[in-house]
This record gives sequence, structure tokens and C-alpha cells, in this order.
Amino acid sequence: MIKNKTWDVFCKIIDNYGDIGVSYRLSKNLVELNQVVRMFVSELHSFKKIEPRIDTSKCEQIIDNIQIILWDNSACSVSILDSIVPSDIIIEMFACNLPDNYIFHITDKSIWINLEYLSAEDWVEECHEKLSFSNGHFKYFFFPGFTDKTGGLNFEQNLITKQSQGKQIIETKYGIDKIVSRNTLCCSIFCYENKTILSLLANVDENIIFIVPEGVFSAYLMRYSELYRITVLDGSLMVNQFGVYIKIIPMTNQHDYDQLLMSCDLNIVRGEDSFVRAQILSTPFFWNIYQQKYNAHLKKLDDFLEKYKVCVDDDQLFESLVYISNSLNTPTYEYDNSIFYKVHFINILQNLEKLQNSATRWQNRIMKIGTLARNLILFAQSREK
Ligand code: TRH
Repeated sequence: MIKNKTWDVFCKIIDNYGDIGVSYRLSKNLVELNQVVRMFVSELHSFKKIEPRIDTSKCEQIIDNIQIILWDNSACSVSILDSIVPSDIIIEMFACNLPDNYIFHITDKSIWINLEYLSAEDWVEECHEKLSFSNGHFKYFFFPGFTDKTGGLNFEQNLITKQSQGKQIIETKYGIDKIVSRNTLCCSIFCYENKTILSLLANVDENIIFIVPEGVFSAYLMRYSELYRITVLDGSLMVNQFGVYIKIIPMTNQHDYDQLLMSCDLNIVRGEDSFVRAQILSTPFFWNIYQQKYNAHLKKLDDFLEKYKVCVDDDQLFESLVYISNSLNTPTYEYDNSIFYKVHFINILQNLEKLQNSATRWQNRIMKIGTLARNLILFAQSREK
């Protein structure tokens, strides 16, 4: 049985939207399971991008039963943390280092958990739920993951009620309904600055439209459009040399982004949370992984694909998946018309139905591990004194 507990979730925003995206998603999923949640967030402007209801002028606010507290050097933030009583469970997101004035109040009544980044690497199972002791406090390490020896993935219990609004609604919403036909494929692109993807957009001549939420990649696309013979028709609509359209759309809240993912035939996702959403919403996707020093990310990509392989029953299709995944995560890779496009990308587009089946098989598999929020709650209960 799940007991009602209080939770403090600390999130330091390093860059982009993943730190806050994962933290907010987890907080919502905990509230869905009747937990009482406070979030401590290092800045609110990035948060507002994925949750427009955020008031960036407020030090404290409540949205959908989550208390959101600014965690910075401002007087109001410091005074809250100076006098706070920590919750039953403390979540330190991605080893973000809790503030000293808060640590001062932690007693052994609270369970302190460091929630780590997602990885498909095998060592994760060894480190999951391990205890460490430092500066007079015990802290558990909790790892999300893809096997039942990990904490599972960050998704909501009521996922089953999520339905796609359908492609046409999305096309109308983003004003592209007049330029697509019934058979036009739709591919969303949420990625980092990426030359391979840019050259793919410039050279594709299929019946497809690309939808790009604004951000680092749309700015990159604008910057290099001329060089890649992509014409800007108006501020947000572009067309490549073969008449393939690219539509830049505003960033939306997480719910609407889910709708975009579910409505597209193919998605390019990145980081951690959009990567998980593409899987949990059962969509065909490519992953533009967050780049790390010494190419550490390539091993993570390999390990993920190795796990995903069990759901792809066509060897040639898997080969294309691997080829494209590797090329779009190798910064020096330039689009190669003969191999990349003619063979692999077309193979993907022609086999979207098969890939959709693989995505559904994979979704079933990862959902069996249970939600990250539920696994965290059960873990915390098992460690209660
Ligand atoms: O933004 P990301 O690249 O985030 C990160 C960070 O860089 C982080 O430091 C790094 O460690 C991590 O990746 C691996 O990608 P991610 O994780 O997909 O987060 C994006 C969030 O933004 C996700 O919650 C979905 C959300 N989003 C919206 O809510 N609306 C939108 O329109 C879009 C495009 C995304």
C-alpha cells in the first residue's frame, strides 16, 4: 500500500530543459500518487518555457498542488530555507548539492535520495539503491533505467488515458494543414545543434514535413539556411530545394509536446525527458543524445540500442536504426546522399509501421517495471525507520 508522505525535490538548472523537465514530471507523478510535494528550483525562466503558468516574479507559488519555491541567493529564498523543516523524503536531482542552510535542518527522520541521470549501461544496476555516508548524513543513490533492477522510467500512472488528438488537429494548430496532403509524413525534431540533421533536412525529397520546436536547433537552422539551400518563406516556415517544408513552432507545455510526439509519424528527441516520452508514448524515434566528454555518450547510445534491439524483429531495419542513430550523434558526420539517405533513411520511412510495432513492444516492456515515482515511493517506504 502506498502511504501519503511529504517530499522535497531539489532541482538545479544547468542548461536546457532536461533538469527541470525531469524534476517537474517526477513531482507531478508523485502528486498523482497522493504525495505532498515541494519543488526547489534554481531559476524560473527555463521552467516557464515548459510550464507557462509559472510566475517568474514569485518566490513561492502553487501549481496543480505542487508548491514551487525559488532556490537562489535572493533574500526570500534564503529566508525560506533558513527556517524550513525538511520533508519525509528529500530528492536531490542529479547530484545538485543541497544548500547548506537546508542541510543544517536535515535529521534522520528524512530519507535523502540522490536521483541520478538515466542510462542503459549495465553498471547502473550495481549502483541502484546503494547507500553512501558523507558529512554526517546517509544518502541513497537511485537510478532510473530500463530493467527491473533499476527504478524504471519517469512516467505517469494514468498514461493509459493519454490519447493522441490526431495529426490533423496538430496540422491545423500549427497552420500547416494547407501545405500537407493526407499522405504527408510528419517528423518532429527536438535536437541540439546538429549538422547531420541539418543536412538531412536540406536533402530530403520525400513527402514529409518537419516540425521544429524553437530553440537551439531552430536558431542553427536559421543561421545556416542559405548555405544549405533552405529558403525562409516567413519567420517560421522554410522549404528545402526539393519543396520539403520545415515548420518552426513555439515551445509548448509538456502536455502539448506529448501531443506533438503522439501525432507525428517519427520523432527526433534528445536529452533525457523527451527521449523517455517518445518511448513511453510508443512512437518511432531517433535519439540525439546529450554530448559528453571523451564521447562517453556514444557508449550510452550503444547500450540503449542493444537493449532496444529485442523489439525490432527486422535485422535490416535495425541496421538502419543504428546507422542513423550513430551518424546523427557523430558531430563530424556530413550527410551522405548515397548511403545515409538513399538506403537507411528511406528504409526507415518505408518501414514506419514495423517501427511502430517495435515501439509498442518496447513500451509494454518498459512499463512493466513500473513508474519511477511509484518505485521511489515503495523504496522510501522500505527504508522507513
Ligand atoms: O533540454 P534537454 O536537452 O535537457 C537535458 C539537459 O541538457 C541536461 O543538462 C542534460 O543532462 C539532459 O538533457 C540529459 O532535453 P530533455 O531532457 O528532453 O528535456 C526537455 C524538456 O522540455 C522535456 O521535459 C520536454 C520539454 N518540452 C516541452 O515541455 N515543450 C516543448 O515544446 C519541448 C520541445 C520540450
